[in-house]
Amino acid sequence: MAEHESLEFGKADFVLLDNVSLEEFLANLKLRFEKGRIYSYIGEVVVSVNPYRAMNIYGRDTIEQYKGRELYERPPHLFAIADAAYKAMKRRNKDTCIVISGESGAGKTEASKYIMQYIAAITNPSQRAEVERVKNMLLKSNCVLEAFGNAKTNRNDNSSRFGKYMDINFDFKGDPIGGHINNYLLEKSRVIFQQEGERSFHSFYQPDACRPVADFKAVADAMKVIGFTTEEIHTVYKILATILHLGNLKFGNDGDVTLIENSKLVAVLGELLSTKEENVEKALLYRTVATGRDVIDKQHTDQEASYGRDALAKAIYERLFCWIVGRINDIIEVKNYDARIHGKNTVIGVLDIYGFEIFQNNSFEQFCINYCNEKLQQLFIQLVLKQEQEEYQREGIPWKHIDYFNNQIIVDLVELQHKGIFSVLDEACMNVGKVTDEMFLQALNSKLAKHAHYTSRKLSPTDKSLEFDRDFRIRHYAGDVVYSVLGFIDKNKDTLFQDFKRLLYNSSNPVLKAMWPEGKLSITEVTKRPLTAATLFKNSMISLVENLASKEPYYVRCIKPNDVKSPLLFEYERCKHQVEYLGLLENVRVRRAGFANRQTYPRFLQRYKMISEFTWPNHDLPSDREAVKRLLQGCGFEHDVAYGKTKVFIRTPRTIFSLEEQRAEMVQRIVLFLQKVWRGTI
Ligand code: AD9
Ligand code: MG
Repeated sequence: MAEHESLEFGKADFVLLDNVSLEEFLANLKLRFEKGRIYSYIGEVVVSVNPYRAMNIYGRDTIEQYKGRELYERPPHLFAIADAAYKAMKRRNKDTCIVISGESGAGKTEASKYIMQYIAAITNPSQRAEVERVKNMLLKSNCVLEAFGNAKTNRNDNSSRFGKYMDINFDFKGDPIGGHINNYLLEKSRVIFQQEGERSFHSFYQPDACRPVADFKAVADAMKVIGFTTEEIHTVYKILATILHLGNLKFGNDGDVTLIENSKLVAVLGELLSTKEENVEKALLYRTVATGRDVIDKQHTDQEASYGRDALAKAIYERLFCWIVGRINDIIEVKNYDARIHGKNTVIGVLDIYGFEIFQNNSFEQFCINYCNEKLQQLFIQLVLKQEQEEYQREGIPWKHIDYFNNQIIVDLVELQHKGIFSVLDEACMNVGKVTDEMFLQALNSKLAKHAHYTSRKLSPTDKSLEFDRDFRIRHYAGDVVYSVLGFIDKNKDTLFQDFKRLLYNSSNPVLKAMWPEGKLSITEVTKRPLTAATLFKNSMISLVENLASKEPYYVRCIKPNDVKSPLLFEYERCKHQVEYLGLLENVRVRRAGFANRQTYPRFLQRYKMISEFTWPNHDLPSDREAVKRLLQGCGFEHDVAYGKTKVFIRTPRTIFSLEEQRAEMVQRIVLFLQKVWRGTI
């Protein structure tokens, strides 16, 4: 018996559960986890439970087992979904994407890396040098981006602090010829502040003090391989050092004069930034303002100077990160591809973002991260249900609607024009007068007082979870999160004094200078008010979702089994909560009410015609549809199928397994027969 049918390991596909209840779902998930079966299916969706231990299931031999196979032929695995996405791309010329979701620490980033490794391993059989180069770049880029964009948090030692969407481009042969990375809002505040128990980005730590992922030597080597020049890598070191030194810079005052207390550092900064010491000092202590036609230098208070210093540290790091992504993109982008000669260039996109998170203190960054997860949940709901519904309609098959929680209401709460939280925040930031975080909170309270998913201390004074006046709470699809409003206005405005931009633009280090093109503007040149952080993020999320929706999606839903990174613990309540909010049960119901498998009539015949005398080697029935009907009747599967206009729909995977087994048996018999003919024994 094939493993995916053996009861010892539970049901490989949740669609096969006897009863679709939360209890049965969890019992099956737990059993599989305990037996080391970390992957399962809901139809074509992979459910993955983080094993928190090294698994021997990603090697070359496993890759070979999945290569070119159909999903249901082998036990559930990420490789199967990667192969399905790859096949759809190659055989049907479709752009596909793999969307990996789940909360912080659930295993998304690891999954995305295994998927990329799989794709790299199964492509380029002819070992073309250019393709090998591209594959190597794509894989190496992960290591670099993780060093700069990941950090230890209280949820995950290697937590992604940015969102990443990577397109891999393929030529007509199905070999990777390039790629492109989109990165989303880096949590740059981590550079200057970390919650207790957390750390800054891996890149700031020396190899001996940290996990291997952040071994900077390895990172520098990877950068070299990707094609960063020595000068560029040195500049990266210098920028990291600059940020560390900025962190030690203190301001004080002497009467009316603001001073830098440890002024020796200024010389060091000047050297690192390849600019004059006095220019650094001036940018740290003064702001140039234009009043009418006059330009004056206005001295910062020590508070303003500290604010400026922190903003500078954050901005330099963010710029560095975006510059690294940009350089990688320059190197891996598809070059010299002419679709007229080579055919359509198709794409597989892999999305790995920061997962839903709840910390002791949640601020603007968590708000954005959790909004991003709401958007992806919404996409899942729409695509998984929409696609099913549309297909049944198109094929003329009756379909019963399944109820589910639609989180659109929370997405709207955040992003709706004029009414949503981002709009209220932007409005507060546009205000010319001084607007405080508390005033923003008041505006939220008055606009959203009746919203079922919003409340605050003011609106619910007796609620114990809202400890402080500055707190508000969102009922997210994945749970309640209390946010502190402190810092929202500032982080949204994201101001960096123009003086710093000019300082860096005027650096004699060309790499650094190139990162700050807008420093070119002189003070009197009118600059447009930049878009706020929230608006930029919202726009990038909307276009991300549009992009994903335009492709054929494949899903990986990751579950975190416990909060202590244990390979042994399946914390029932934690898992139950995730199964609930991910909508997995509804997913099973939709899948069961529907059909696990569907294939066009010709394709079905191509694969299974040898198992029926009516269709082997050819049929004489009036249509392929009739032939498939006859074949399935003959096998006794009539009750488990429906006949659409162009496709046959098979309700349970068991039928498919059985067809596969019969096929394998027939193939075997045919081979034996042919061997006998060949040897002349017949
Ligand atoms: V976050 O939203 O970026 O904070 P992720 O990306 O979902 O989160 P990640 O992939 O980083 O989680 O996994 C967290 C840790 O779990 C890893 O560092 C591994 O130690 C562990 N893990 C996850 N998946 C696997 C796996 N397939 N095999 C072994 C794993 N360990
Ligand atoms: Mg991650």
